[in-house]
Amino acid sequence: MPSLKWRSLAVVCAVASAAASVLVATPAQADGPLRTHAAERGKFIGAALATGPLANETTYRNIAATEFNQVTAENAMKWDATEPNDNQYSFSGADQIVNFATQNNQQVHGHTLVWHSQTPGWVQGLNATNMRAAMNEHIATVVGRYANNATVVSWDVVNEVFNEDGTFRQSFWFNTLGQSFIADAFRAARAADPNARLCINDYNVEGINAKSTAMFNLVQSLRSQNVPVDCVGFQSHLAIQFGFPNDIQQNLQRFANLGVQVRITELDIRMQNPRNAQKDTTQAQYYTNVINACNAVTACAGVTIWGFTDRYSWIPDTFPSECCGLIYDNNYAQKPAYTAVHNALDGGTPSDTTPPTTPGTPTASNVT
Ligand code: 9MR
Repeated sequence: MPSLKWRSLAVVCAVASAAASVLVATPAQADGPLRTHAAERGKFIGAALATGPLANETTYRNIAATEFNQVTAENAMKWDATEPNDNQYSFSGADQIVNFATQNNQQVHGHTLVWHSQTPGWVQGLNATNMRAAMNEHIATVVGRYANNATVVSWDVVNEVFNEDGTFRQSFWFNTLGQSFIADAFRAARAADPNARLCINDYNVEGINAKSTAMFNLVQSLRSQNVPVDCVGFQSHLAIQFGFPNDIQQNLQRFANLGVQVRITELDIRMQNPRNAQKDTTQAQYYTNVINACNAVTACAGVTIWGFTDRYSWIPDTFPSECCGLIYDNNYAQKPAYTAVHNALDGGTPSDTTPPTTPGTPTASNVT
């Protein structure tokens, strides 16, 4: 029996798709927003949102509201934003995102509870007993705040616990608490919200490789111990110069076969400067491929893009010679990638898996 939250979402989707099917023959529908087409498939199409432009830019707000039926806080729900000092919580940014989503009939994916990055120094310096207590208390408070809020339906409970070779990252969490922090975090999240979908999330796990296989083995092991992991997030920070992970659908399906939901959580597809039409075409094809893979896997709940406009993106900050990973340009014009996402959601069938045209090796982006 689906939980209350999942039931209420299903109702939203059913209403949206009923409304959509009434309009299906009209030209307006063919050009409808991304969210309409995603909802028709029972999937979400989402974007990570930043609080600054959400507060200050009408165009940003309008596109975010119109095109997407799911949002993730790009930074506002992270530990440094929500609990900068021990037991001093600040939810202004998180609430801003959640309220916006509620107003626009969008679901929120909470990001992220336990991560080695953007976690204040006071946490990192704790001894094992106190660190475990701080982690449990943080999860209880942050998840608990939204437990009865139907907008917030899922969480990234732990984020980026693996190295590229599939060994555990030597984070302060791992070094202080050992591997058990992962199971403990999931149990704390389940206790705080029995109805939320609980995810483990990572990058460079889109194809079948050492890292994704380590993730697969961990999820299988945790579930065999009744640890409440019910979703795996594939960040999908791709780059056209590294090639497309052609086995993404196969990889999503092997996780789905474990009984978990899968989702694309942070999609962007960057390129080396300068942007040009040929690179845009390749990027658009990669977007098509990702959407098609999710369409083809029943357990894939949807795709979240990590932003939507190149005006606001982490990419140039982290990779100064790269850019332009998103589906709108700096001036909010739709790029070929927008059309690709639109057409992959709108056209074809759920089993339509157009192979990529760009040759390449599995992605090897050095995302930090
Ligand atoms: O997009 C986020 C950027 O604004 C922050 O400065 C950065 C800090 O680490 O985090 C970015 O988002 C990351 C996400 O939370 C986890 N996966 C990788 C994302 C890109 O770095």
